[in-house]
Amino acid sequence: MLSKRHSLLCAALISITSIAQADVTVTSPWVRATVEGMEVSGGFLQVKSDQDARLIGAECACADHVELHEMSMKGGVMRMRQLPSLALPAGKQVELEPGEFHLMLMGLKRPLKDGESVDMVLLVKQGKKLLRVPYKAEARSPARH
Ligand SMILES: [Cu+2]
Repeated sequence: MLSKRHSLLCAALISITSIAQADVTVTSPWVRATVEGMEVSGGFLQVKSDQDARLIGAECACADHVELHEMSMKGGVMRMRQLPSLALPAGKQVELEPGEFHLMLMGLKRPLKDGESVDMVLLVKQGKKLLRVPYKAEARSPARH
């Protein structure tokens, strides 16, 4: 009885996970590699949602927290500001790249080594539903860009 309930629960969990992954697609994710002593890093990727949604942030075990940022030029000065969320119009590829929208990993707990694969989770809201989309970001050193 217990094992039957357990397998039903597993089937339910698997179907929820596959729906979530079909809804939101993450492409070419990477984070900036860091060296000892650096406390922040940037995260970049392309994201597409099947339905209208909002990107509300991300998580990484490597950082205290992850913020959503926008870079802009104001009076010749590069500014960075935190955004509460970013619109993901249905079917449209939205780019987070250096100099524009990006994820900011705050309070790094360890250096992100060049070439390493970093486990991240993207947080996307579709209506009242919160999707947690796991992905792996490659750490790349600025020298390689
Ligand atoms: Cu930033």
